[in-house]
Amino acid sequence: MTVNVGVIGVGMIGKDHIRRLTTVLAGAAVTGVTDVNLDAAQQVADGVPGGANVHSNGQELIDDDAVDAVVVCSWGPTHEEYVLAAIEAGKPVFCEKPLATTQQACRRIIDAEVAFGRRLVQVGYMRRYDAAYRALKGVVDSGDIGTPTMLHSTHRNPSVPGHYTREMAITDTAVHDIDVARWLLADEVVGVRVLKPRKNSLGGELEDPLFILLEMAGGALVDIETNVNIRYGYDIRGEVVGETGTASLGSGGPISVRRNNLVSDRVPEDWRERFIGAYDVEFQEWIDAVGSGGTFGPSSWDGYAAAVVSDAAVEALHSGERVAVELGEKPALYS
Ligand code: NAI
Ligand code: ISE
Repeated sequence: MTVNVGVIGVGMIGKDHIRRLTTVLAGAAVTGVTDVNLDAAQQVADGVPGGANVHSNGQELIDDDAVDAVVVCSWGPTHEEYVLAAIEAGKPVFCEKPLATTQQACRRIIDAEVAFGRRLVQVGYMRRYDAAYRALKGVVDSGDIGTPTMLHSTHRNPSVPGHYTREMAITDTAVHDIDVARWLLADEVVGVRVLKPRKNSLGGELEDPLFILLEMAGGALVDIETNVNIRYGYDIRGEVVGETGTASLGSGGPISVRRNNLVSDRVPEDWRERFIGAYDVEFQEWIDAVGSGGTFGPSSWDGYAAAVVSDAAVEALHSGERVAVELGEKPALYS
């Protein structure tokens, strides 16, 4: 069965997902696209093999019978509206992170999905599909390094766009590390602090880098370094420290070059390069789940939890104090 997908938002990642859905993966076709920039939508539609309908807005795309499932790649503040509309239409929806920009909006999505009675939403936390992260999770779950006591998580970007605010280091960037911490340690966050090292002068007014400390319910601590003007490349690191051993993501790219008494590994340019395989696996598994009625990946609950922790971290950034995190009761749909 071919799953007909409609894509809302054809910016940087929307285009990349359309490329993988139409030229890399099996079982999917892109039948509809839309964007507030309709010229951009038309241009992208013209490049889709077999062509795609251009819709004047997201609601029209969701309502189209030629769209079986929806991918939301528009700006964060628009996600809630489209995810709720997809649930209302009973269509599976893959929403790029964040699920929504406030925890209240995420709750409204959870309420709508619970009322629908079945999971329809998957959130774009692609690290869970990365081969290295999956191997790390395998070691943690095997018990080979004992009970985890700490996770060190490093998230470095060479630079960020001009509209990037100091809060976005948490809500846009560290949100991936927050999701990884909950997933790797199979635990929830109960408290957060944010420390501010000396500023990187290349970040202008930005509070950059940041050191974010998460307290997990089981007692493990997670430190997250965000460092988004580091110039040398996109560098993602992770190390789990257990009671009897440690496990880390491998460093570097697929090859290592030795010459002139030096060893060099490639540092990726950006997330598209570093996580290209993860996005492919993420979307193939999503298409397979939509086609076969199988189980979806990161849920509305995961999107909500990331939003609650992010909100607490932003409060901690502003206040300099520890902020407690309270998620409330998890609906049975997400157990
Ligand atoms: P972008 O700015 O390149 O593209 C966003 C597109 O959405 C633009 O073409 C814009 O015109 C369109 N748009 C805005 N409001 C709209 C609306 N109401 N209806 C339809 N289209 C609308 O942004 P980018 O980098 O592609 O990011 C999009 C989303 O993907 C964000 O939520 C971002 O956080 C997420 N993202 C996720 C990544 C990941 O690693 N999982 C990596 C990069 C982005
Ligand atoms: C971007 O929006 C992403 O989601 C990337 O994965 C992340 O590394 C980057 O810092 C964000 O700005």
